[in-house]
Amino acid sequence: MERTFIMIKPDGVQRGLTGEIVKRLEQKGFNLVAMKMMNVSRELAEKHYDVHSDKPFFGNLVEFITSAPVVATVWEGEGVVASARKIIGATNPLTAEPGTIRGDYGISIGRNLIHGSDAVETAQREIALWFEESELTTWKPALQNWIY
Ligand code: RTP
Ligand code: MG
Repeated sequence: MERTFIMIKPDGVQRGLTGEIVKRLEQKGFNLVAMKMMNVSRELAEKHYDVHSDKPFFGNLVEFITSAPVVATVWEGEGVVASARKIIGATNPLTAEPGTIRGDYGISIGRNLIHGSDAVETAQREIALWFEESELTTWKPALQNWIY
């Protein structure tokens, strides 16, 4: 089953949006399979965002992600990578559609609350970067699943 990596950034944690964000993904019907609150090392932040290492905002981005705790999560479900990106909304919260997380709660591109993997291959790389295999659970609802 497809999986994606979702990280609630320091601004999402500090604005008290962790529950709201988890709620939106749960109510869509995706399964939470791993979750941990953690401080991010510079090494991990630089690896996570290495595709942006030559961009002018890279330094500030790494500073920000390492500045305070984040909530790292893994979600599972059919089409979860692309669907979670839709639920999250466009990178710039000012142009993100209302109804998306960034569209509803953000203003600044540098404080856009949440990260979601942008492709299935990226998700696999990011999950392996942020989680040990033993931290990833596998489960199915015990009751009949009404969504799939
Ligand atoms: P993310 O990786 O965090 O999920 O965000 P994204 O895919 O929507 O956007 P991406 O292009 O991967 O950019 C990564 C993060 O860098 C910050 N950013 N700042 N012009 C800027 O100042 C700028 N552009 C991007 C954002 O915080 C973005 O989430
Ligand atoms: Mg990205």
